[in-house]
Amino acid sequence: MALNRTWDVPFDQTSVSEMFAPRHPNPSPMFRCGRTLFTLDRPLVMGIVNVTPDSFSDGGCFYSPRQAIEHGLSLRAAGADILDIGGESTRPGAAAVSVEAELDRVLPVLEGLRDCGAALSLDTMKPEVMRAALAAGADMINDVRALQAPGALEAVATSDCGLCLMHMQGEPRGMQSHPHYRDVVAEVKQYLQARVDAALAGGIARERLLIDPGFGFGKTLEHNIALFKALSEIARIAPLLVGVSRKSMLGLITGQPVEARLAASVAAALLAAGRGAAILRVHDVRETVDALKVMTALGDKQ
Ligand code: 9MG
Repeated sequence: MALNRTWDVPFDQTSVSEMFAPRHPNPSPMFRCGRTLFTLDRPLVMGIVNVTPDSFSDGGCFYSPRQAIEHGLSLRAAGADILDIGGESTRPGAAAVSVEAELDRVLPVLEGLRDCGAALSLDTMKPEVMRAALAAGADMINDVRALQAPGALEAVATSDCGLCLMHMQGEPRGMQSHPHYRDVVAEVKQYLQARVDAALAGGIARERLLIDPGFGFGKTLEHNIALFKALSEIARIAPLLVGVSRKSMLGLITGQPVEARLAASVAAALLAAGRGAAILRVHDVRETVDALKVMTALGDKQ
């Protein structure tokens, strides 16, 4: 069996370094992310810092900027490489927030975590928020609309921030009502390739770009499973960010409520890493980092 497609061989016949080897056209990819230039030779862990009253799995727990900063510091201590700070929930049915309200939530958190040692990502869809966050020192923009909002490409083009371009069908408010695809893997790949091309045409360097199939964003369980199985194929377009932590797809598979999805989340993170994910977006940083360490230490080769 050819080893240049390592994700297609059984887990125990594949070395960890082969499993973590990138499968996109750039043989030694780097990820430029503001102050940090990451070498993508191991999966990075992105810890989730919600500053919202209504995020789907830890809604309200870290709502005040002070609590969010403390939570971010604890995720950094647990091994997070990147912290993803969000001031507007993207869960299905979530209420929209104004630019002002979003900035009031996230700017103090960006400031409070600025020197914590992790790269700081801002999860936002709004160009005005992107500009203000970059001026306040954000290293990365995580945009579930893949820079499609008018002015979004321009807002990020002249900085050196990292960018995550995610696929979503529909809008957060109604995206889960009737997701429909002819061929979900082909359509998501086509969309992500088109967004990468648009970013490159807009003057953004390739090494700043990540892509993300957007698990749970306008997808049924069947769509999510098809995409998860195709991760190694999707990872050929650009370095891949995967976010499945505590999501309902894991609840549907295991029957567990959101507060009991730790094992499922860690299992899915390891599988995603094995299929070429460069960055894992997770709530449970310590457990994910430990699981990745075990995978590395007990693999065939170092
Ligand atoms: C903000 N957000 C929630 N889920 C996400 C996911 O799966 N990927 C990315 N990039 N962002 C997400």
